[in-house]
Amino acid sequence: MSDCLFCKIRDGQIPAKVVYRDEQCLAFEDINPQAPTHVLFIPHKHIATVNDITPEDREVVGQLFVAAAKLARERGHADNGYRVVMNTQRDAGQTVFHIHLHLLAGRPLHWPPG
Ligand code: IU
Repeated sequence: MSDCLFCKIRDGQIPAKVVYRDEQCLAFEDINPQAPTHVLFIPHKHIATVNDITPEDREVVGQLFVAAAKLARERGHADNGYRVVMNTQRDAGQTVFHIHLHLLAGRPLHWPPG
């Protein structure tokens, strides 16, 4: 998608602090971190929302979780814990319409979220 911010980050047209990349996804530091670790995992494939995930996307969506768990382990968050979340549409506060898995860690996280 030519007007998608995260597609532009994927393509290197907009700078981001990329911390992970593989054949299916990449991850970068959130520009407005809400926890000591706040990283966004996105598929290379443009998928606008969770509503748009198809059965063919199973592997790539699964890879977002594999990559997030790997980074969480590497940053020492596996034992204390962390949150992975994908906001979907207005009521959840989705602002960028290219799916992204938030990895939040490094402080106690409240539940339910606001
Ligand atoms: P949301 O789930 O769509 O609300 O999350 C979008 C996130 O993208 C949010 O945490 C922003 O801080 C973050 N972000 C970013 O990292 N870089 C940007 O250029 C923009 C938003 I715009």
